[in-house]
Amino acid sequence: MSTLPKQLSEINEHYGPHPAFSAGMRLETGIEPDKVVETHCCFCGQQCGIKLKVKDNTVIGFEPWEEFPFNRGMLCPKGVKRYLQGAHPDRLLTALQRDTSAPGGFSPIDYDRAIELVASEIQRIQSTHGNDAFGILSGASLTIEKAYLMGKFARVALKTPYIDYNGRLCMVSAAAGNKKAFGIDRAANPWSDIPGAEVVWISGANVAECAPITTNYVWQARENGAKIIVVDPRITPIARTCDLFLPIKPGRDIALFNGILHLMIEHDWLDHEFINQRSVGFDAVAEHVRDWTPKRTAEVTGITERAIEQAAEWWGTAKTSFLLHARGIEHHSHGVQNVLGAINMVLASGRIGRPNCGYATITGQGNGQGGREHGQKCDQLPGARDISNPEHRAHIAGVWGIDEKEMPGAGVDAYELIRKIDRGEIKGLLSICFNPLVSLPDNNFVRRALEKLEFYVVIDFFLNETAHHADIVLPGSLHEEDEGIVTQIEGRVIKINQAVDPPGDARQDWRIIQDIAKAMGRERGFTFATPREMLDELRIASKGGIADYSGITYEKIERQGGVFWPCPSDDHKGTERLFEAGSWNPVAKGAGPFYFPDGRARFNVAPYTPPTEDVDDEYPVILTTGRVVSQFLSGTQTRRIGPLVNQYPEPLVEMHPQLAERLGISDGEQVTIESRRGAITLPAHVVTTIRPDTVFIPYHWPGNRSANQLTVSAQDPISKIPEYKVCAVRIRKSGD
Ligand SMILES: Nc1nc2c(c(=O)[nH]1)N[C@H]1C(S)=C(S)[C@@H](COP(=O)(O)OP(=O)(O)OC[C@H]3O[C@@H](n4cnc5c(=O)[nH]c(N)nc54)[C@H](O)[C@@H]3O)O[C@H]1N2
Ligand SMILES: Nc1nc2c(c(=O)[nH]1)N[C@H]1C(S)=C(S)[C@@H](COP(=O)(O)OP(=O)(O)OC[C@H]3O[C@@H](n4cnc5c(=O)[nH]c(N)nc54)[C@H](O)[C@@H]3O)O[C@H]1N2
Ligand code: SF4
Ligand SMILES: [Mo]
Repeated sequence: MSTLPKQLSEINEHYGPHPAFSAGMRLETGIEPDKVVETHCCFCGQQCGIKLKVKDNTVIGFEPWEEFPFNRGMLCPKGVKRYLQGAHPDRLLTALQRDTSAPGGFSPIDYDRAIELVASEIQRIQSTHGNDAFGILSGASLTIEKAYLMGKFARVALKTPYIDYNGRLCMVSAAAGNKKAFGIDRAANPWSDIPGAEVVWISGANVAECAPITTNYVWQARENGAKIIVVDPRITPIARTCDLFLPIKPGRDIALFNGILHLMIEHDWLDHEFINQRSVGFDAVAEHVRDWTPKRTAEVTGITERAIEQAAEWWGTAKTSFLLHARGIEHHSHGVQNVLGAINMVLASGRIGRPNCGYATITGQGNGQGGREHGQKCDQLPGARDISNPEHRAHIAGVWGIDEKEMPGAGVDAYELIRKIDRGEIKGLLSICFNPLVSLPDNNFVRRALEKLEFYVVIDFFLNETAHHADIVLPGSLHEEDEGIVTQIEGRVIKINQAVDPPGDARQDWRIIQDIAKAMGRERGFTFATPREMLDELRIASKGGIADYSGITYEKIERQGGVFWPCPSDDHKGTERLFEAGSWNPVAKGAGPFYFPDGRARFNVAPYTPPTEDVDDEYPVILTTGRVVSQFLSGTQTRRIGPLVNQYPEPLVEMHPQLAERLGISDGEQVTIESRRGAITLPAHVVTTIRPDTVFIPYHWPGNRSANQLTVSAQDPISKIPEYKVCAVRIRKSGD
């Protein structure tokens, strides 16, 4: 059975030609480069290998890096055009100080003077209102060395508990679910396990636009005869080529997972040996899903019973499989429950920890994986350690040379940090690699909060929209201006190599942070001369933790084409596939493959709850938000790259013809979308590829085109991820 869309031409017209394959494209500038540097793309979590061509300290183009095993030279449009951002006239070349009399609201200021001002303002705020009155927002596009430094800077130099990062908007539901079920938070398998899977299940991931190179792996599986199942409210490009498309109503995935498990139990499509010997908690979950009959599942999810049964049969009877999910199931006030539901389905099948039997969340930002492991999360210390655990604290305090009692405890999530600013509890903020005014939900609230800050300093290479609220802006470094490691989608640690020096007064982010520490008289522990020195300290700090990087060096990465963590010693090669018998595991110590003392995985009862803001008579349409292939996140970088702008110049609101007809709206017409928090006006894009009860808006634009004026600040109670994927709106023709 196939529920493929009929009007392929229409979908093609909407999405354009398939984005994934630009292999072999070369920029022929006609200029002979001074050097070619092997490094990685600065954008998404796949971290494709790329060679940058450099002439006169400028990146002038690229060549495919065909030997890098993950992408073998393939790139998506963003990777192809990324080199164009460095020479953009908006690039920050000096420090800036807010100056209401200057055009644009800022004047250049001497770098050293700017650092002095930042140091003295932090000290003023902390001595007047306490250390806790200063907060930090950091980012997962930073290298691991920088992410590590940010966590240390907050706890050691500023002595504040209040640091969190933009992965809070991205990876945390998956992280929390993985830790609950497996005791470790990393893709369980390398992507080389995808092509050998008999079934590939993709829930809430727009693979072809957001993880384009993964498309190639899924298609290889298809070539080998795999069945591809896609669950999404929209027929995304990957769904065009799937075998079974399940058009789920947003916010209902847990019901589907429970319904599938119900059928697996009913038909005994279970791996009893795995369930009995390698897991705990199955009986409670089996009891819970007893009520999730196909009929009830269909009613809640909006998917037909027949399609649910077909999906269960394919999943239940496969010998090998790979389940992938992304933000579509994670950006919910029950995002962790959705993830647990997906994992229950995997555990019941027993298909994990073996070749061609895999499970993973698709990571988001460039260092979405590594950026969530080494201490820039509010409750975490390096090595994925817990800031509330006395042993973990003692280990890290020892590495940092401080008294454990001096180390602050857990802070709060990024959105709560904004609420603390609004309540006047936090009066000063440093943000780096984060554009919260565009990326946080209900951003009219965020703007009001930012305006209350006594002092705000931003480190970025462009003046992003949030930075317009800053008092001081410090010119940081682009990806190609620094070196360091990141961990990509598979758990493979790779090395970013420096291609050019930062221009003007701009400098590497870690130098800026250390300059601030020095100006505050707190330079002890912040005198690293190179990223390599930071990595050396991180290796010791992470040793013995679950995210153990102690055996990872730049040389080993180069020699092996990357190192999969955990890698607990110099002579350890790294751990490509997790949960294999006999693999290194400091928690289970031989008891079993999972990261709990008994070595067993956990089933978790995952109850269904509707979205926080469901539709009603007043706001009758579901709004879901996400991405398009040519733009990246809040768009600071990709909105400055001409060819990418041309590909999708402005946000459109996707709606089904039935909804458009009911509202009297035609394609291209301006429509106003209104939620309880705000309203925006955008052109309608009428497509048959979306559920009639749902509209979709990409969120990459600021100001009056920002989808986050509409979204709700509801959060998952465990992970604190915002519910970007569901809120209630009403729509009318603009001017009506
Ligand atoms: N081009 C591009 N690529 C990117 C990025 C980018 O900005 N642009 N960002 C990177 C980052 S940080 C991230 S996090 C990833 C995100 O990658 P994805 O998670 O794949 O992207 P999204 O567009 O956020 O959402 C994915 C899909 O979820 C669907 N969806 C919405 N609601 C639901 C629901 O309730 N259930 C289900 N099953 N599906 C739902 C949407 O229709 C959408 O197709 O992409 C990374 N790659
Ligand atoms: N409505 C809606 N909102 C969403 C989402 C959604 O699906 N829907 N997705 C959410 C997700 S998954 C994510 S990840 C967030 C992302 O949201 P943000 O993290 O706020 O978005 P970015 O565009 O990555 O902002 C990063 C800023 O860091 C800068 N930057 C990048 N690299 C570096 C660096 O190496 N050094 C320095 N100093 N600066 C750097 C960029 O110039 C940019 O200004 O958005 C979230 N917001
Ligand atoms: S954006 Fe992602 S898929 Fe595209 S080239 Fe960069 S790393 Fe690869
Ligand atoms: Mo993300």
